[in-house]
Amino acid sequence: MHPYIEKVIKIVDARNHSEPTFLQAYKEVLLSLDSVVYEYPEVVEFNLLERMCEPERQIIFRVVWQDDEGREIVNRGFRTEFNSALGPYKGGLRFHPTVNMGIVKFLGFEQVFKNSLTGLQIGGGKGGADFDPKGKSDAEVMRFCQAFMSELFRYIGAHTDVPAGDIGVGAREIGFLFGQYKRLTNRYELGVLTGKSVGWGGSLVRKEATGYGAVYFAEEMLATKEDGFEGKTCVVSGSGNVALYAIKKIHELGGKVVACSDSGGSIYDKNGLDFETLHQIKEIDRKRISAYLETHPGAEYREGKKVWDVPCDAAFPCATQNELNGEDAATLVKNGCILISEGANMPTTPEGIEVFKEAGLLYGPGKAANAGGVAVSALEMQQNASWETWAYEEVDAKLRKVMKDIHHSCLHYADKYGETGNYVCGANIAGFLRVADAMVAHGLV
Ligand code: NDP
Ligand code: 2IT
Repeated sequence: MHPYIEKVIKIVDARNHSEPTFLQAYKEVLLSLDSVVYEYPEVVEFNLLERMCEPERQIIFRVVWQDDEGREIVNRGFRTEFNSALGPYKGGLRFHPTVNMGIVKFLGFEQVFKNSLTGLQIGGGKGGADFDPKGKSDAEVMRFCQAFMSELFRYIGAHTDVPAGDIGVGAREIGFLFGQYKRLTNRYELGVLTGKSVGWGGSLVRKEATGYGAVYFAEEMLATKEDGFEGKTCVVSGSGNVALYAIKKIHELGGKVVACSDSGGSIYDKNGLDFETLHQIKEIDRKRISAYLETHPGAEYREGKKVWDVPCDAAFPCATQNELNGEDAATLVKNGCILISEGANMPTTPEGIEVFKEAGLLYGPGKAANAGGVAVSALEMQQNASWETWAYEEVDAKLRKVMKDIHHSCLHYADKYGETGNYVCGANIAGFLRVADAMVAHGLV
């Protein structure tokens, strides 16, 4: 390993020792960059790696809101503005009880390289709160979102920092957040948030974009083996926004998804999951996936079980970080799985990635495979800037092209640096180089 990388790892480890997911994320990137550091002396000269591992700004704030019983509830809000070399900070907000600064920081770090890979003009950031939307009424969610925005509004803007959704934040929450931003600033500033509803400034295909993009990326990986989705059995973890639209697109392309999950368990339907039923249960009724059996009694609910033991040709982790470990990976390989495309951020543990690498699977890491969501967010910003609305087919075609280009960049850079077929290295190097160039151009900032 280049001595500069070793030195930076020591510093960054010491500085962030209490944030294990951040350590996991940054180390994967630095360990991919050995040949790049040897090739470009500027990386050492300008101390680019240490600079990239330190967020430009982090905000932590108290969020006080009232529940339906009139009690005052306290949550903690976060925003990490990680890197603005390529554009305004851009990245989602996550509302989940497990959210803390370390989680937001790992997500923000990943976002910097992912956003760079899209080739679009977006920097990286991430935010959220330890608020649990489960079981809350619409009115409670609204009051929480208003309280959250009452602090966040000072730091964001269409040219500054543009949040969107992530776990627990979808069109409903973005609507409440936008309403409060508009009230506080007296500005109808559409480009301040993405993932808006299509009736008032949102982009067509944004809702579907992450799931569709992960499947388009998989299609590109399969094409390198002159293969396609037709007849492939697939499993998808999660049943939220990303999972649902991954399922829909796999079915459209001729594959069959037989299992998906939530944090309570998984469902297995050997005939293939019915998208319309899942859509009704999750996106409209906001129920648990066990409700699937009410209309599909032939399916099986597997309480507390993940989807990775279900035999499949292709697997799509679309729930959360570190949901697929070394043992899960070994099970997938043993059962004949040939492809992994990550809709979630960092869903596979380092041990799991090693198993996939050893087995020579087509493995598409999240920062490449799930970049479709943020890419269409950037397209939403473009539409907002010009007060235009683009047709569904136009946005979908642009998404398709972004995913194809990212796939190409990953393979190109992997090959160039002696790691042919290694999408992890390719994604990290391609993402890094664009950010590095911009940082050097901007000087010491
Ligand atoms: P949603 O909130 O819509 O869905 C999340 C899904 O993951 C739910 O099924 C949820 O189950 C499950 N899940 C969440 N946390 C856990 C956990 N700790 N253990 C087990 N299951 C869990 O979120 P999204 O679909 O938007 O996000 C899913 C993943 O995709 C995340 O990693 C996110 O960062 C990533 N991502 C999202 C993008 C987007 O545009 N939305 C873009 C790129 C990546 P339950 O309901 O039981 O909690
Ligand atoms: O992880 C992600 O890329 C997202 N949650 C989407 C970010 C965005 O700004 O659309």
